[in-house]
Amino acid sequence: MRVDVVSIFPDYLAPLELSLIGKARQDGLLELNVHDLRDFTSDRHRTVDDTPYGGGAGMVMKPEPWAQALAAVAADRPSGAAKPVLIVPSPAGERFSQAAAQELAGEERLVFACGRYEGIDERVMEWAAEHFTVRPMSLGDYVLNGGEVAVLAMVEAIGRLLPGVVGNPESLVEESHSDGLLEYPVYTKPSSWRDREVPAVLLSGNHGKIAQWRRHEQYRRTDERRPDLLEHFDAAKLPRADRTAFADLGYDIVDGHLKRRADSGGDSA
Ligand code: 6GU
Repeated sequence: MRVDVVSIFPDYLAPLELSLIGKARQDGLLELNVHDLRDFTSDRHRTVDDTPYGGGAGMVMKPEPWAQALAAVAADRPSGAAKPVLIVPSPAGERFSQAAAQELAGEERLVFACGRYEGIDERVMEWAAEHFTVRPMSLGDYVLNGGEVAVLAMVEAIGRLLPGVVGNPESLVEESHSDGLLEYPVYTKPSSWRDREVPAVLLSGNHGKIAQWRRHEQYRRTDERRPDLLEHFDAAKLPRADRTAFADLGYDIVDGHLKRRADSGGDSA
């Protein structure tokens, strides 16, 4: 996969040289190019922003440097190749998720346009649609000062799904959100630590029991921390023990979907 990032703070992307993603780049699994937006300005002050039409606080990023930068990045597309996806990090974007990361990991080329200030002149998004599939994306419902930190998160989430990046692909299967649930708790040696014991089932050697315990811990934890995820959980084909586990957590199964019983408090212990 090839990734291009355009930013007025290219140094912000330096952590992508480290760890798993840095290794993936060295191994040629991921080509990552960072571009300075100011290199695509044509005035002496390398201006990238201006005041907003209609008034209001803050500054807006000018369209022309963005068009120059994005045209340069899009220029070397082989004939016949698909349009790259242009991801525009923004709290006003579509929510980024594990499913989005999976989908984007299948793309040949991604381009990230890091806005700063109050954002980029909207006409850039319309113009860019000729060269890119434009996708404004948000990490969540909070505001960052710019897209750079969001790009670090998104490139890591996407990059680790590329073939060969994570050494043991099985670790991608049993992790939070891969199956719509939160991950089960994990333990390592020593089995007794500061008077706290590792759950006995994990020392039992009974792999069926361990798998069931872990699944039930996923249910319990998801119910406690992210009950919203259980609204989408497919409970149609659960084994009896799992149905019992959900009943104990206060859920009925109606038409294959979990439904919290009216008499069971959402925040009960
Ligand atoms: Cl993707 N960008 C910015 N600037 N702020 C955010 C965000 C993205 N996601 C949440 N807040």
